[in-house]
Amino acid sequence: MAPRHRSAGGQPEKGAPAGDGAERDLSAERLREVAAGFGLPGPVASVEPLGAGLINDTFVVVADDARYVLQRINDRIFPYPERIMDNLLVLMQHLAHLPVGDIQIPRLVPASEGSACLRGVDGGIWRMMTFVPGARVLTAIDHADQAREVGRVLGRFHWVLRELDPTALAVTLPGFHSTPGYLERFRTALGNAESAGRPPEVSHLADFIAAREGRVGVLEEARQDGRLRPRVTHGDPKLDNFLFDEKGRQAISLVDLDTVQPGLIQHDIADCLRSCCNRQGETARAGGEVRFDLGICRSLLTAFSEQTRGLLGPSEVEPLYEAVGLVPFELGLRFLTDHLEGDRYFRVRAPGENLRKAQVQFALVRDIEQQERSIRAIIRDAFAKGDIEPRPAEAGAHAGSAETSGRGVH
Ligand code: GN1
Ligand code: MG
Repeated sequence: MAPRHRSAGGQPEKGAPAGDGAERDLSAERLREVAAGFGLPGPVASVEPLGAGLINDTFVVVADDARYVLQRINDRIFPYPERIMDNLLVLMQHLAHLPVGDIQIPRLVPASEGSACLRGVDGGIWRMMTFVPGARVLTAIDHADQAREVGRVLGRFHWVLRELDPTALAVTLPGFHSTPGYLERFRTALGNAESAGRPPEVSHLADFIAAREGRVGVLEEARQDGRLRPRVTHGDPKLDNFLFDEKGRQAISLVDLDTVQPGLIQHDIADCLRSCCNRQGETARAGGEVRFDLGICRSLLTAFSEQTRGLLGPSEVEPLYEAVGLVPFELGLRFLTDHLEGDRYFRVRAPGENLRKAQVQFALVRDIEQQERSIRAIIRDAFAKGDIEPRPAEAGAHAGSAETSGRGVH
């Protein structure tokens, strides 16, 4: 497939064809037809929308009383969808020989013709994965044990993939975590908005961004000069992508493997924290104050560190605080840029949603900055502890004492 127009920041350029939304056919008839193209044990009984992903189209398919996840990869966002499939195959192969403990990683269901995926007449790539039964998604973390569970599963994921050479995986989204690239893209979008009369709320946010732009390159520079090494990353370890058991106690799966690619583990850890420690969620509940919850941060990082003992050297732990601030800053930039460009990248339910989401991320950045000393201390303690304590056994490593935080999760 020919790559579409791209920017350095991975988002499609303004003026790029709005192809994906305009061309795709998601009618019930078409969905059943696509689903029937995969090697299912019986006829397709139903196809229903699934989840709240912002990019791909996801459905749950029922066939012969079993459920499967059918997904159309958004080829306007992912310029090389076939690379996602290649990466999934490498990942599946690697995991097939390893004990993943009590974590279930969805498996690919090949198409009837034997290929890993199907290409629709509209050019989109469809693939089918196994469904994790008896699972639910948490809307927010309510208890420190849940934070430990998320940290345990993310740590487990990185631990089992530590020996997979990151160069065995293709880059599915070039520039995905290039904060300088996103800043550049924002400046262009802002310039265009200014010439059309800049809305006041954006002008306030532009000042917030300008005050922090000196720090956007810290991780990129560390990677370039060899202080940080590329590793296999999940790319999207937000709370929604951790499946819990029905009681919401034990995390049983980490899903959404589209962004698995070589990258920096610091981005994964920080992305997970920005999602889990903000109990108000990405859109923030009405009247709720956006805070970075220190109790969740401590529990999550401690469990991550226990699972990955010794994986991260001091030079990899050192930039973690910067990453914790950088990832929500970057996501805020991405939401704001998309707002200025007319909501072309992230799916929105109403105009203004991306602007609101940008404000939430920037509020989170502000709170992180105000709690810098505490967050640095938590990082130091979590990884120092990880160095001296033995790594828990393969399974059953989720039990842990509840952490407390003055104002958050107990
Ligand atoms: C997007 O599509 P979804 O919901 O899995 C985005 C992530 C963001 C996330 C914020 C490919 O993920 O980078 O962190 O929204 N994925 C891509 O919710 O851009
Ligand atoms: Mg995703």
